Amino acid sequence: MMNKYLWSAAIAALALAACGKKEEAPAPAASAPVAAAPAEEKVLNIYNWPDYIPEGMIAAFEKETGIKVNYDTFETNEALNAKLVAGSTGYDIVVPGTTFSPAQTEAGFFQPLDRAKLKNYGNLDPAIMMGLVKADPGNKHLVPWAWGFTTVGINRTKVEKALGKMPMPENAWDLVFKPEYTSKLKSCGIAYLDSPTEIIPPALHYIGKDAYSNDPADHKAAADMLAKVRKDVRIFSSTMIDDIAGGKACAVVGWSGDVNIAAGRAKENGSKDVIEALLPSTGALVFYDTMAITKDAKHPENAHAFIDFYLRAENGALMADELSYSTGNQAALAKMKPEVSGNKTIFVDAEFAKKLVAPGKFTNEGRESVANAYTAFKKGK
Ligand code: N2P
Repeated sequence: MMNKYLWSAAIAALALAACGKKEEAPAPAASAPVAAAPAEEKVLNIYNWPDYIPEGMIAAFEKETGIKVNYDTFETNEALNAKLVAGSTGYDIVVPGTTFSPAQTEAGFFQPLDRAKLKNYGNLDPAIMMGLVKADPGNKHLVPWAWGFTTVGINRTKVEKALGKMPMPENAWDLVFKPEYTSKLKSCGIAYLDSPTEIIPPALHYIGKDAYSNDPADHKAAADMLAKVRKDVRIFSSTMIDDIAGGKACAVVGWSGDVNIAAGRAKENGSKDVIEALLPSTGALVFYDTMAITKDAKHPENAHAFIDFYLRAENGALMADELSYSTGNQAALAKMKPEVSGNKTIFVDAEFAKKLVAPGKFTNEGRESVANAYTAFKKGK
């Protein structure tokens, strides 16, 4: 119990750090009368990340509501953003992360939520919602799906073997960013997420810069650091879970929950290797992924129904139990497995929470410069 309170306090502190100014109170629930809308066809189109929904959840929603769900996946925020920028996505619900959602919200890609249709909205953790105010003033458009952090994941068994006599570094980021280590670990496979905004921010943080700097000179410095380990990176991965679980990669820049999922998958496949998401001494980078309804969604009623369904405490608990990501659903905490709510790579403790790097805001020019730095790094060998 105790650790949950500590965790919540730490996350509240993180949220305030993210605001960088006096907090803005979330707007009260909308109470405007809703005009009777023509009945929607019983269809809902969702666009989410892979391996990010509990098994059977879509089927349960379809059974209960009679709404047929078309569920597609994207692998990077860049891919989702390109669709949103092009317009007419065909999707009703999308799940952007915090490196992009502030700009997307500002650009008007999402429609305001009708809180009167979200009776489970009160299950959300006020501390998390406060953190999201920076991305979405007044909490008008974004509802938490899950959150986690970008960190170093390892197959400890393989890494220790590849390092030989060399001890593990004090700072886990050295394993993927420092030539002394990468030159050894390339033999068992180093994998990076294949996305500029997943790799440049941790690289910036590693060299002591603001992880969300918009300064091209900083991006160049990050790319210069990365260039030194480029030849040791085997995979730019969009299938990280399988790469780790299947033994293609032993040290990765990846997402906390996906590394945990890989650990479970490897075990199921009979592997005895120890696979884990590390908590680096210099911290890791938090992301909040959120649901939003696109501005031209054809099925906004159904979208609200799904969001409300997902906001049930049981469903938030199922997500954390199965996917090992943290939830913004406070009511779900009491319903999840104790080994999940007590897992420090899912619900970090207060001490590590202090080291987490809060999400920042890239400008469009900043993001372009990040992408250029990343492309240059990836091309170089
Ligand atoms: C996919 C998880 C996505 C987390 N399994 C990063 N947004």
